[in-house]
Amino acid sequence: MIARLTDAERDAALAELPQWQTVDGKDAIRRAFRFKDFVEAWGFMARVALLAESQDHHPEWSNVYNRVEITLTTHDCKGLSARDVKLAKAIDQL
Ligand code: HBI
Repeated sequence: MIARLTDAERDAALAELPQWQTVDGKDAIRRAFRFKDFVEAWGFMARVALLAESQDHHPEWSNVYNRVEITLTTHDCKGLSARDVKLAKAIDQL
């Protein structure tokens, strides 16, 4: 079973993910993306989907035309884990 991050681990991870925000009322992180148009947004989502599948860790997300919002949390431990940090860093590098 994957473990939730401790408070110290959470703080350290967030310091390395300045573009991600914490989420009110949920142990999760969120980042909003904006693209030129729907095709660009969808292409990004396709790449994130492949990353997610390769890591067996999947985002909660939404898309409205050129905007994509991604929330990362780990359902298996009902909170933020190292898996979210790993996926967030990989997404940041796309
Ligand atoms: N994705 N965000 C998220 N959280 C999980 O706990 C999770 C997942 N993808 C696959 C997965 N867990 C598997 O380990 C199984 O629980 C399906």
